[in-house]
Amino acid sequence: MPDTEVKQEYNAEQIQVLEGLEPVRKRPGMYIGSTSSMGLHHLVYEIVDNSVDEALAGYCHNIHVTITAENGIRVEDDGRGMPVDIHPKLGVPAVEVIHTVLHAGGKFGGGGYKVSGGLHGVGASVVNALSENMEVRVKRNGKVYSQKYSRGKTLTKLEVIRDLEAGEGTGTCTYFKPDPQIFTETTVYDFKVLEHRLREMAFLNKGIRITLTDERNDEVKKLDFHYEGGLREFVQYQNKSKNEIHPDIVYFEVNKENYECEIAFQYTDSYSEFILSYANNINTTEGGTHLVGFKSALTRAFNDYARKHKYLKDNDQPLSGEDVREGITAIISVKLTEPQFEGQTKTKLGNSEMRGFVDSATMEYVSAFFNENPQQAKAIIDKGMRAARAREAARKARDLTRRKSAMDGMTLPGKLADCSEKDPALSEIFIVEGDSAGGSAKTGRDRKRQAILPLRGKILNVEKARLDRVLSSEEIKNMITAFGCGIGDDFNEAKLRYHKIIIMTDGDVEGAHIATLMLTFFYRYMRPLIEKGYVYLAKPPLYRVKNGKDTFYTYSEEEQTSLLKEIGSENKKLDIQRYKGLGEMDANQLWETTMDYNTRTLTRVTIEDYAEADDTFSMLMGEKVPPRRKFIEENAKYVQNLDI
Ligand code: 28F
Repeated sequence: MPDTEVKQEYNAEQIQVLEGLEPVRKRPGMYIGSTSSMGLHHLVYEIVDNSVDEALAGYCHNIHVTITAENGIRVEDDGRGMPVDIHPKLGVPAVEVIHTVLHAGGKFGGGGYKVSGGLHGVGASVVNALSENMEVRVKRNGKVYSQKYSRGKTLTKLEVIRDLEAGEGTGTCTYFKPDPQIFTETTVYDFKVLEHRLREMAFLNKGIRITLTDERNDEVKKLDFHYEGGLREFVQYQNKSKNEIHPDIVYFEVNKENYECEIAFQYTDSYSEFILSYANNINTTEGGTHLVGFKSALTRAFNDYARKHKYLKDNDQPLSGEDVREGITAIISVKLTEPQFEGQTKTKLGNSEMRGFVDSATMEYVSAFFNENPQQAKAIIDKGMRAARAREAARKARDLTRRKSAMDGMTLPGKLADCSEKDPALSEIFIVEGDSAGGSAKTGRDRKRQAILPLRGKILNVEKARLDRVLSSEEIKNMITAFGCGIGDDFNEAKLRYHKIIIMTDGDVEGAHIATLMLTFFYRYMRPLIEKGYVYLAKPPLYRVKNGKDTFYTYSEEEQTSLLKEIGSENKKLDIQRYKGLGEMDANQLWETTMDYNTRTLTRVTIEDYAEADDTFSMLMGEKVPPRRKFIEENAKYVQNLDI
C-alpha cells in the first residue's frame, strides 16, 4: 500500500453518520423494547423526555402533547429551542445531527444535562428512523426553523419558515407519524396509556405542566397535569381510594452535586405495601440500591423509635421489614448523572453509592418526623406492631401446614386432581368455580398435563384481610399448597408446580367476581406469578348454536351476531343455547371449548401500569365505598345484559 495514503481516522460520531439509522430499522426492538403497542408509546416518551431534560435544565415549563387526527403525535415545549448552528465536524445544523445520528445530543458524551431520562436515552434519531414522516420546528434566534425527515432520512434542508412574532417565545415542536411498516400490530395511540405516563412524569418533575390533547374525535379531549407538590401529590393521588391512618404525608428531598433524592410516603389501613421507585424518571420495577437504602433505613428508624418510646420491650423481637411496610404507600425518586441500570429488563438501579445516600436521608428525616409528630408516629408504630403479631400468628399457621405436610409428605389438598406430568413448564392447573364444573373438568381434561382444583363459592377478599386471616381460609390454603411456591416474602418461583395457572369461572357477573377475588389474592400475595406471566383467564363459550348436524360455539355477543348472519338464521330452525355457567357443559364440551390446547382461548394477565393496578384493586375491593360507587356509576353503561 503506497505510504502516501493517509489513514482516515473515523470517530464514533462519523461512523454513526456513515451507518445512518438503518440498524434501528433492522432491529427496532433493541432501541425501543418492542414494535408492539408498548414500543409505539415509547416513541412519545423519547420525545417528551427531551423536553423534560430541557425543563430539568430550568428552561422549559410547559410541554404539550397532542394525538392528531391521523394518530400522529405532536410534542411542543417552551424551552430554548434545539441549537441550529452548524456542527463543526459534520457540517450540518445541530438539530439535524440530533435527528439523524444515533445517540446524538447533550445526553451522551457530557453536555449540559445533569440527569437524562428516556428509554436509556436513545433520543430523537430513533423516533425519526421509525416514523414514516417527522417534522421538527425550532423557535430560536427570533426565527422559526423547520426540517423534515422520513424513516431516518433527511427530506428537507433546515429552513427558516418565518420570523417569531412579538412575544412569541422560544421552544421546540416535534411532529411524527409512526411507520406502519415497523409497527405492524397497531399504530393507534391509547389515550389512557399516555395519560398514565404523562401524569407520572408531572408527579416526578414537580412544577412542570404537561398537557395531553386527543384530536381524533369531534369533541377534543384534553388533560392538564401540573403538580407543585411533586411526590407528595403522587402519594395523595395513589391513596385516593384508601383510608390513611395519619394525616400528614411524610416528604423529604435531598439535593447533592450529582445526586438528588425525593421521597414521599403515607400509611393506610391496607394490609399490603405499595412502593414505586424511580431513577432518572425511569420506573425501576426491579428495584435496586435506592430502594434497598430506603427499606433498611425505614426499618431501623421504626425500631429505634419503637424501642426508645417503649412500644417494643427490650426482649421483644424487632419489627421486620415486612411488618414496617404493611399499609405503606411510598414513592422514591432519585436522579443521578451516571445511572447504571441492571437486571433482566434493565430496570434495577446498580449504583452502590445510592444505597448509603438514600439510607442516611431516610434515617434522618423519618426519625425527625416521628419525634416531631408523636401521635402520627404512634398510629404508624401500632400498625407495624399489629402486623408483627399477625405475622407471628400466620407463621404458626404456616408452620402448622408445613409441619402437617412434613409429617405425611407433601399433602396436596384433597380436592386437587393433580396431573401426572412432573415438569412444571408442561403442567397447568385450572382453578374451577363450583363442584359440578370441577367434576366435568376432571373428566374432560388431559390427565397428563392438566390439574384441576375446584373452588367452592367466593374466596376471601384479601384486600380487607391480614395475612393470618388469609391463611385461615381453606380455599386460599389449598391454592398455596397446590402451587407450591409460597406467598409474600416466602415466594419462590423455582418451586412453582405449574407454569400455567388458569382461572376458569362462569361467564356471568358471579364468575367475574370470583375471578376478581382470585386476582386480588395473586396481586397482593403472589404478585410475581402475574409479573412473570403465569396467570391466565380461561374463556368459556357464551353460546352453542346447532344447525342440523353442525355445532358452533361463540365467545362473545359480536361473534354470535356475525355467526347467525353467516348461516342465515331466519330460514332455519336453529337450536341456540346461551350458557349461564360452566356447569351446563358436559365434560367433552368443556374440554373442546375451553381446555383443549388447540381450540381454547386463554387471556394472559399482565400488569401494564403498577400505580393503576394498585389503585384499581383498592378502589374495587377496598373498604372505601365512594370511589367504588363512582367507578360503577361511570362504567355501568358499558355492562351488557347484566343478569340481575
Ligand atoms: C418536542 C421535543 O427536544 N426539546 C429540546 C433542547 C434545548 C437544547 C438542546 C434540546 C446541547 C448540545 C445536545 C438549547 N440551547 N423537545 C425537545 N430542547 N437540546 S432538545 O441542546 C442539545 C444538546 O447538543 C439547548 C442551549 N443548550 C441546549
